[in-house]
Amino acid sequence: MISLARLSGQAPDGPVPMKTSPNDVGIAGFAFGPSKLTIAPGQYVTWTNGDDSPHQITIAQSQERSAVLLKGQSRTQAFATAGVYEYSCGLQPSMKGTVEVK
Ligand SMILES: [Cu+2]
Repeated sequence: MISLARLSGQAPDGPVPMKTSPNDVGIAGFAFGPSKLTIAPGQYVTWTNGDDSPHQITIAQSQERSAVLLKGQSRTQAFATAGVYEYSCGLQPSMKGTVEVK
């Protein structure tokens, strides 16, 4: 369970705009889109939650977790080092994605 008291900000009512750069990952329908992204070292990935349900980005290797993202909220993270980074949602671990840095 997540404590709602830890959530910050307000979720908008309407649809959330997504995918404005090649390194954007939308979260919609309990899925990451695209689920696999390839970027160059030093580039950023931005995840934006378009679901009414909160989600959280958890990088598998480092166990680094984003804040819990409400609808409309984003997380941006840089990937400095080449590699394959698996991630999942900290709230729904069946939601998975991959960032390949090369
Ligand atoms: Cu989730």
